[in-house]
Parts: sequence; structure tokens; C-alpha cells
Amino acid sequence: MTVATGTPDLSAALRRAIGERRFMIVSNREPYEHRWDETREEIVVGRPPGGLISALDPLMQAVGGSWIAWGSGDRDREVVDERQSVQVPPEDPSYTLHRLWLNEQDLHHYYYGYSNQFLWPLCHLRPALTRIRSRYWERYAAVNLRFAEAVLDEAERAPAGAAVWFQDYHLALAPAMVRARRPDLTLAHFWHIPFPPLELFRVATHGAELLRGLLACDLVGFHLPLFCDNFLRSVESVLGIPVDWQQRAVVIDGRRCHVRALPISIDPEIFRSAVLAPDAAARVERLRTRYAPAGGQMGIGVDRIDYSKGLEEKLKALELTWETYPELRERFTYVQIAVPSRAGIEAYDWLNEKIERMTWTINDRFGTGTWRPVHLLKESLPADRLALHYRAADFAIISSLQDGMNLVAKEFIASQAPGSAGVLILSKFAGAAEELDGAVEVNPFDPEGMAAQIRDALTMPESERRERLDRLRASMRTIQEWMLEVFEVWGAAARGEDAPLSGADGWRRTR
Ligand code: ADQ
Repeated sequence: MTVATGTPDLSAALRRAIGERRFMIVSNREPYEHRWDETREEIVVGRPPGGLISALDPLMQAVGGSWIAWGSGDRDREVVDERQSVQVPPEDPSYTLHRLWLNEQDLHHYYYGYSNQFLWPLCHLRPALTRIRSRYWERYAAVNLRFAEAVLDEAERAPAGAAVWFQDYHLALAPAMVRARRPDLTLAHFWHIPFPPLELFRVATHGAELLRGLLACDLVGFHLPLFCDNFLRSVESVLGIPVDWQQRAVVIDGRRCHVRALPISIDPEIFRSAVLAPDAAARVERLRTRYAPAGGQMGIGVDRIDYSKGLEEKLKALELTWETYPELRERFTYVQIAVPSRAGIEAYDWLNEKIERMTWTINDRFGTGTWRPVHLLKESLPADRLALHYRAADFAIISSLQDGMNLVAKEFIASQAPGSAGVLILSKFAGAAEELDGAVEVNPFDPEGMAAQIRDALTMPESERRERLDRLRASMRTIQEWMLEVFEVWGAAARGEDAPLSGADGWRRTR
């Protein structure tokens, strides 16, 4: 497995942007976790899965600095020093991982509560699923303060100051808390999920604090111009602060915050190298023998079990496909890799059971002694195994009802080796649909329409499949390009210049 490529260019670009300042990343999840291994009877270090972590880690290794995150491993406390820090990676220590500790109550109220039962459903346009509880908000603010204090602590030891990059909706308040004490630092935030329109944002009882928290940054990034517009409209309306729509910037407390559309991507090399490995063809063949026997086709889906991903809608559309087009029975098999997430939250537990029931019903209704229409694999697979599943499939279905970007779409494209021509069936409500050209675009709220499009994808001529894949490849950027653009904009913002608009700021397709 390779790591993110182009690191030297990225480090140079980062240094150009932030000068000699100490680079810091702040995220809820940590890049390395220390856990007890029962079999080996020793502490082992694991890398929690996630594209962002695997892309940012090599950069951190190259430039050094600090990564501040929740210490989630069961042996994390045993390896830190008195500053709650450990040098990573273990085999070649090159940067500081500063851990902070969350107890049960913190997790319950800050993580499962405010972050995932308020902000997540609100941003995914599901206000009916939001839970407003004062204890959630209070703990969210308290945990954000602890993240801010950890940043301040690290920054104190950086003579040239620091450039701090906050990640995601768990940390909306921390930037303002840092700014209040260290106006000299340069701060950026990337919000990985959609930002809701004003009508919905008004549901947020602490909306003004959230907006002010983010506006303390020199740069706030979202995937799409639509999310930037939503954010800026809320700023105008909720805070009553004028927006410079041309510069896409807001002046607050005498400072300027730039808001930019910066659609994230993946490192395609990780997936490409996995499907080109010497044993890949044989492993792909084994997957096809299992899931697409007798010349049939195979479809794939890879999702966290989350209501935003449209898993119910996808299964409904598949059921309708086999019902409406009986000639397609036994002609294709669908493999859904679905990793449970956020267990304990009612909406997630319910969905987890629902998709099992739906899969059982479909298999009972259409399955035969030798053919099972849907395979539901509730596993978390490493990237190289995911790549082989993508490569084995003739098509992928992504049916998000709302999605900031959706990296699975890009992973599927990157896993198409020479000679393969998988079709990407992609919801128009995934941010990726705005960027990628060549997908079969579907509306997951329309099961009949989706069934017809699945049929079309299955019967699509080889020439069209190839032509679409070429367009998909040409339109897809890499995570390295994403970072370069982030650093370019951030650098200008940090110097107090008019930051350039991003490439995506000009996209104006309505979804
Ligand atoms: P997610 O909601 O987690 O991310 P997504 O972009 O699809 O959504 O990323 C999921 C990642 O998890 C992918 O890399 C995928 O391969 C991996 N994954 C999913 N199921 C897996 C399994 N069973 N085994 C192994 N890996 C699995 C949020 C936003 C997105 C945004 C990203 C990045 O919701 O819209 O694209 O952040 O900004």
C-alpha cells in the first residue's frame, strides 16, 4: 500500500502558505491509536481508517508539527508524556500527537449528542431527527474549549506562531476560543458535511455562536459553492453582518474570513496500486466467481450505515428493478458493504435492523436455490480489499439523500484498472455529482426512475461505458490537488491579501 504521493510539493506549498509557523491539525479522530493486542499480549499501534487521515499523515510527517485529537485507543494513556503527547509514527517519530481525553459524558453529549444528533441531521436536511438538549450544547462547548486549550498549549511553545487547521463539525466553536487568546495565529477550518440553507439553520438554537466560531478563521472551506452560499446567507441573516459576495468574505472583529468551495478527493494511487498488485487479478476473479457467476453482472455499494446515505432507498430501487424487469433476475447480484456506525443512536440502530430486514425480504422474494440477489456484508475492509471489490464490480450505486462529497464515488473510479469499465450510478444529492462528469445520475427519492436507470446501466454498450469512465477520470481531482488549493488560498488569507477564488467557486449548478 502506498501513501499520499507528491508530499515534497505539498510540504513546500504548505511552507509557502504558513511560513515558519508551527503546523497543527485539530480533529476529533486521531491518526494513531494505541490498543492492547490480546494475541500478541502487547500494545500495538493502529491507524484508524479514513482517507483524510491517510492523506494528512504523510504531510505531517514531512513538515512536522502537532496533531490534536481525542485519544480513543484503550492504551493511549499509557504511552503519552506529561503533556499528554506522544511522538508518531512509532517507527519514525516526526510529529507530536497531542491527545485529549473524553469521558462517557463527553462522548454522550458532545459526540453522540450535539455533533451527531443535532448538527449531523440538521446539515443533512433532517430537522425532524434533531435532538435539542441543553446538556448536549453545554458539553459541546466545554469539549471545544478543551480542544482550544490544547491548541493554545502547543502554540505557546512555537516561537514563530502557529497555523491551525480544524477539521469538521465537531469543532465549530474552538477557532473563536483560540482567536480570543491568540489573535496572531492563522486559523482555517474545513467543514466536511453540507451546510444547511438558512430556513433550516434557524433551527439551531445556538446558531450565532456556531457562525462566530467559524468566522474566527482566516479561511473556512466547504465542498460546494452551494454550502458556502448557505453559510454566508446565515451570516448575513443571523448575525446581521454584511457579506462581500464578490470576494466571498466577511469582515468580523476587524478581521477578514474567506469562505471557499474546496471539494475534497482521495489519493487515487492507493486504489490504483491495489488493483495492479501481482495477485489482484486472481483475487478479483475469485470475487466474481462468488458474486457474479455464469457471466452475470455484479453491483457494489460501500457505505457507513447512515440515513444520509439512502440505503433504504437503494434497496427499494433494487427490489423494484427485479420486480419490474423479471428478465434481470439472476442476471446481476448486488453486494452491499455496510459498516455500522454511531451505534446506540436510535435512528442508526433502527436503520441497521431495517436494511437487514429489507435484504432478507428481497432475497426471500427473488432468490433461488443457487442465486442470492443481495449480499449484505457488515464489515470494515482495508482500502486494498475495497479496491478489489470495486474492481470486480460492473457498476456501483451511490444513493445519498444528502452528502457533502462522497469519497466512495472517487474510490470506485480510481479502482478501474486498464480493461475495466465500471458504471457509476450516482445520486444527484452527493457533492461528487457536482464535480464528476460521466456518472449515471439518479434521484434516490424516485425508486421507479432509479430502477429504470439500473436496468440501463446493466445493458449499456461497452463503448458508452468506456466513454463515461474516461470522462469520470478526467473530471476527478486528487487529494493532493485539493491540499495545494487549500494552502494557496489559506496562504493569501493569512497574509491579509485578497485570497484567490477557488476553481469550484465558479460552479453554479443547482442540485
Ligand atoms: P462519510 O460520511 O464517512 O464522510 P464518505 O465520503 O463516503 O462518507 O467516506 C466514507 C469512507 O469510509 C470512504 O473512504 C469509504 O471507503 C470508507 N468506508 C465506508 N464503508 C466502509 C467499509 N465497510 N469498510 C471500509 N471502509 C469503508 C464525510 C462526509 C462526506 C465527505 C467526507 C470527506 O459525510 O460527504 O465526502 O466526510 O470530506
